Amino acid sequence: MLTLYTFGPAFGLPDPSPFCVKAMVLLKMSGLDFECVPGDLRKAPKEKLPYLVDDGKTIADSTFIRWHLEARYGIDFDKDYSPADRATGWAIEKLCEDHLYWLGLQERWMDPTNFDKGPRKFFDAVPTVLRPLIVRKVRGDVRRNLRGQGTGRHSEAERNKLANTTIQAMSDFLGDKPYMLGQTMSSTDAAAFATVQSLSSPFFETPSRRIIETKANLIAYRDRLNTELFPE
Ligand SMILES: N[C@@H](CCC(=O)N[C@@H](CS)C(=O)NCC(=O)O)C(=O)O
Repeated sequence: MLTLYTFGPAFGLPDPSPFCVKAMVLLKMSGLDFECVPGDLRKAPKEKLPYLVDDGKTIADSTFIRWHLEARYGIDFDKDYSPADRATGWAIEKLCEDHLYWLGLQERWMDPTNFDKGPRKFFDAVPTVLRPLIVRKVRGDVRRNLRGQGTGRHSEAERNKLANTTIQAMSDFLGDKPYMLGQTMSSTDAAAFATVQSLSSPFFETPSRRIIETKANLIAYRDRLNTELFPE
């Protein structure tokens, strides 16, 4: 049995973190037995979730989890695709994780209404007297990370332009294919599905959600993969 450490379902999503959902999808695609258990960031090897424990070995980071599954179990998530397809898939995955993810983080953590109904709930278990301090500290860390990465330095209009262009590109690339790279699911779908699902969550009122809602193919893709991967 493999154990994946995640945040746990929240906001109507299998997990609030697209990286945790990506790892869950890869594990489902692998056909291996696994369980998801709540992780503690302080115990996580990179102080981030997800991480996987497989027979006493700990693997942190969704991409390293993928490579571990491929190496240890002889899986090739992209077996139906050419090197050029794989290169494109990798670029899309990183577009999701190193670009769209940050726009989504900004929308959830910096918008006061979204923050109050969403991330603020992560701190409900903190003792009442300490809670305001901890919330301010962690939110301040996220703000600093957003500035460090660059997304936090853009105006809202600039961020929306980036979101529009990127989501349009993903919609154009998907076209009328059932999966990102073609007729079968690949590792790219684990990241792309997790990102589209996360950004379009009806739980939050965000520009990204509104943009995705104008792309019928992305919505159909999200709903189809959700039914295939999370029938529960
Ligand atoms: N590159 C990592 C990213 C994981 C990540 O950023 N996880 C976030 C949640 S979406 C996290 O654990 N953040 C906690 C923190 O930064 O304190 C992966 O692919 O797993």
